[in-house]
Amino acid sequence: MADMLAISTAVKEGRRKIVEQLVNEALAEGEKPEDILNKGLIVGMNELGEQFKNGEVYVPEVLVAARAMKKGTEILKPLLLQANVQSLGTVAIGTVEGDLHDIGKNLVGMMLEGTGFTVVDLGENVSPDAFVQAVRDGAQIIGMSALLTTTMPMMAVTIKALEDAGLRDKVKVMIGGAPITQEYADQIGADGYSADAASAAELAKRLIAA
Ligand code: B12
Repeated sequence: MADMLAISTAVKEGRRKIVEQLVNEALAEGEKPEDILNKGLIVGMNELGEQFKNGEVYVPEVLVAARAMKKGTEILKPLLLQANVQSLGTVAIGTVEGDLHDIGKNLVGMMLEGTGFTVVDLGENVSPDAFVQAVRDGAQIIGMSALLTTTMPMMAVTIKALEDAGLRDKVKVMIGGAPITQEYADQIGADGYSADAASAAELAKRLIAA
């Protein structure tokens, strides 16, 4: 049996090599990549998030853990992507201006690709203009991520920029990140919100069909 607790602990402790080793072992034992991600890597990062909130750990520890998490997701990524012949559509995804958190955004991008979307990753600290340009370049959906209450308002600013550019009716906007809620999505006029990467892919499918 693969040890999910050991994987989550290794992420929390920022042990990149151990994460790599344990993830490879779990795969060799036949554990599903989705389970390794959801029951191992993400659990570790969420627990560390709680400790960070309570002032038990600080930014350097979180950074080291984020790198360990990245190592794990790099191994899983090719396995989570299934070969899809025809693209379901193009999603441009990014973390909003002022915000550097990219782990959740990367997972959402990975799930979208796995579902069959073409994903344009705009990166972190993405300006409203860069989102607007992505729509001009052909994105049918934009996905915005924000992890800070101070950067959430950039989502509304970006939607306003799309309106000002006359592009709002040409694109669906979906948003997410730990502080985001459905209520907030409704308030700023986004087309959809989802709480995690798996439901984000389902949401994108609904939005493209609409
Ligand atoms: C890792 C981390 C960091 C790392 C980021 C590394 C990286 N490369 O991303 C570092 C150390 C750099 C960092 C820095 C800071 N951080 Co920080 N960080 C976190 C932490 C611990 C985990 C975030 C994470 O990766 N979670 C795991 C992923 C998988 O979850 P997720 O991001 O929520 O994503 C999921 C969903 O939300 C959803 N989703 C996400 N995006 C999208 C997008 C779409 C379109 C959809 C549909 C869904 C979706 O799907 C994802 C997968 O399931 C959180 C704590 C927490 N509980 O969130 C704090 C947290 C977000 N950070 C916080 C703070 C305060 C900071 C700093 C200001 C600290 C400082 N004093 O410098 C800086 C800000 C830097 C900046 N300008 O962005 C606070 C924010 C508080 C607030 N209310 O605003 C938090 C909540 C910690 C806390 N409780 O105090 N941080």
